[in-house]
Amino acid sequence: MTSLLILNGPNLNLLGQRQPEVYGATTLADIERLCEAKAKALGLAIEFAQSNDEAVMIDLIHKARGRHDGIILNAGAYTHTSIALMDAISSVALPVIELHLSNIHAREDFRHTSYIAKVALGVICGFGASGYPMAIEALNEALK
Ligand code: CA2
Repeated sequence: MTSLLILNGPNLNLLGQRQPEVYGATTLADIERLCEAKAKALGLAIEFAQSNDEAVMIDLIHKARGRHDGIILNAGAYTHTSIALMDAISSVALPVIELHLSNIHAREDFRHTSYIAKVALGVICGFGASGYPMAIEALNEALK
């Protein structure tokens, strides 16, 4: 069975609790339920994870090799800073979809840079929580 890691980075545990005007009212637990429903409909297995720690995220990416067939990554603000996460993605050679709730290109200039995009199969941003099931569908198609 095709298996996907859905990995969320720093501060995304706060979704739905603060700044709903920017990130919406949906919680990360709601998003996990959306992902589980989409995965079930497509016959996929998923592991859903969140960490505020860059090193933990790197370890989860390393461990994905051999366990999962692809990764959906919302790296939060590490997207714009982390060469280490970019290198981790390159090292596992798994297809990665970069995902953001907000349209990072319509926001501050510092959010226009993505180290993840340089090694990602594709990028989905600006569709809020709906971006997660979109990414699951896109990665499933890419893996066929
Ligand atoms: O739009 C996205 O998904 C982001 O990855 C979210 C990150 C941001 O740094 C990226 O540029 C774009 C921030 C996540 C912070 O989430 C919060 C949720 C509620 C309250 C405060 C922060």
